[in-house]
Parts: sequence; C-alpha cells; structure tokens
Amino acid sequence: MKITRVEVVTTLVPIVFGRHESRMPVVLVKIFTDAGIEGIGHTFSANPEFQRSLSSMVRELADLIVGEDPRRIEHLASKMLYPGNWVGPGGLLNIAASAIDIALWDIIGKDCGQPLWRLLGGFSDRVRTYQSGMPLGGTPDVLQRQASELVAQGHRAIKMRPNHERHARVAEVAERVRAVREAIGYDIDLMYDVNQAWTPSRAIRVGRALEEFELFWLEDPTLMHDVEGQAAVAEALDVPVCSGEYHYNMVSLLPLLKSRAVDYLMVDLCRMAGVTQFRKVAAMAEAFGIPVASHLVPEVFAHCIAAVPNGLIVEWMNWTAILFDGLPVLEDGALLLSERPGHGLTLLEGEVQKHRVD
Ligand code: SMN
Ligand code: MG
Repeated sequence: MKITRVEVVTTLVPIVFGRHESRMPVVLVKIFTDAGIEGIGHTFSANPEFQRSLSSMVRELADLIVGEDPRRIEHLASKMLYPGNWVGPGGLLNIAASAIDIALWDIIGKDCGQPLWRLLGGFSDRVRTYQSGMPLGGTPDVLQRQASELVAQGHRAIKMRPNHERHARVAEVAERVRAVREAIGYDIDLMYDVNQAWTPSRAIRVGRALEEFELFWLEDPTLMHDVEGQAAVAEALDVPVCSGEYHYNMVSLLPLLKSRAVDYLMVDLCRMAGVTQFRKVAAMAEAFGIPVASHLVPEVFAHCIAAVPNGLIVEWMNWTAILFDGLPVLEDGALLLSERPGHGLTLLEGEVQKHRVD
C-alpha cells in the first residue's frame, strides 16, 4: 500500500471555557492511499497565534510521507521525528506530526478491519472518563451549580481549577473545594488542576488543606521542569499527584517516573506526536507501576487509554470532538468504543467548512 496524497485543512474551533470564549487551531489531515483506504487525523494547539506555522508544519511533514507505505509506522515516525533533526525534538514538530500519526493509525485499523482500541492491545472496549470543562475561578455557589450540572449530564468524575491568583488564603482555596464536595458528594471523583501555578512549598501547604476532600488527583502542582520540587510534593502529600501534559516525549517524561514525582502520568497525545509514541510512554509508565491518563483529544485518546493495562481515565473536553461523527458514547461515567475500524470517526464536513480558515 502506498500513500498517494495528503489533504490538509486548518480550522479554528470555538472554545467555550466558562465565560472565556476563543478560537483555537485544529489542523485536519486526510491521507489517501492506492488501496482506496483513507485515514483521518488531527492535531490541536491552544496557541491560535501560531495557527499558520502549525498548518505549514503539517503540510511539510505530509510531503515527507507521500509515496510511503502507511503501515510502516515506525519508519514514518522516524522520518518525521528522528533525533538530531533541526526543528525538534518536541514543540511544533511533534504537534504537527500527531495529525499524521493519528491518520496513519486510522489507515492501519481500516486495513486490518479492527478498531484502534483492539489493535493497540484491546485491554478493554471501555474506559472511565472525567469532565474537564469547569472553568477557572467562580464563587463557591457558582462552582456548586457548575459541578452539579456536569454530574446531571451523566459524568461520574469532574475536574476543577483554582483561581489563577497564586496567593489566595489557603482557607479560601479549601472553601471552594469544600463547596464542590458538598454539591457532588464523595461518590463522584474530583480532580484539581493547578497548571504549574504553585511553588513546591505552597503546593504542600495547600495540598494538605485539601487532603480531607479526597481529591482523585492534584494535577501539575508545580513547574513542569522542577522534577525535584514536584517529587517533594508527591512525597509530602497523601493525594496522588498527576502530571505530564506539558512534555513532548518519553525522554522528557522519564525523570518524572524515576524521581517518583508522579503517582499518575498524564500524556498529551498531540505533544507526544500521536499514538506511536503514546504506546511507548504507556509501557514505560507500566514498568514503574504508574497508570496513564489522557490530555485532550478524547475522541482518539479513549482508544489508547482503553487499550493498555495501565490506562486510568480519559479527560472529556468537547473541543476537537465537535468536528467528528462517531464519538465514543458516555455510559455510567465510561466511554464505550465501537467496532468501527480505525478510530471510527468521520468528519462532520459542515462543521469543518464552518470553522475552516485555510
Ligand atoms: C488544559 C491545558 C491546556 C488546554 C486545556 C486544558 C488543562 C487540562 O491543563 O488538563 O485540562
Ligand atoms: Mg492539566
């Protein structure tokens, strides 16, 4: 089988995050083959100012794979990501490569007649999910309303975020979590995402005050590269620390595992350049006894997390999903994957055209 042509479409999708509305780039690729099989992939960035750079990078990577066999996934990954190339490793290169990698896996799945979750290991055809749409900030009563709404939609786990101010009284931070717990009880899991905003000492101080609320995890409490600082936080607190979304490859995630800076490893599929590298990271985490959790693009990531024995939970964020038909179905707090081959997604062409910019 040979790749004959790659089509690249750039969209800016509307993102609603509480009161905050913006548009963020999702670059789509369609890879065509001489076998008549077509693969779809996409990538996401939260930096709209670099939308043109991202789509150019995807187009230039697409040029590298035309004429190649799409099933030779490691060969194509190394063509795009080889160590020592002059636009990587990591960054835009990886984010662009993920669109292509996802489309290649879609082709492989269709060629085998197998859904990705089975092709990647088939540990399960379903996976727990949590709703991640709760915005920043909000007074306790607003947070209670938002949390209750998400639970009423059928979610069994939700994630909240602190106010962005770094110096709020510890009691104030705790009050907001207490309010959410009062609204949802303890049968619903509650995650808390700090997005690197705290110093290690503040993370320990605030984290202790939050321990009574039995958080499912405390996410990215400290700066992404401060592995030692985060390991001290993980050691000091009873709450599991989850981290990893900011990293771009195995090599950069390994120190988090080795230093015991994480109890759960979060992986960003786009930063990780797609499914091919995710598999390796998941296996690496397994060797440390660490479960893996997903970051964004749940419509593809659900397959990956369901497929592996240490898959923990999938973040449900509706951002890229709006472009697709054939999404996994939410049932009892889990995403159910179908038997459709590949990732099973088809493009909602009307939505794509509505948000297309290039
Ligand atoms: C997050 C980061 C970037 C974009 C959206 C959301 C956040 C998360 O860290 O984990 O959901
Ligand atoms: Mg996060």
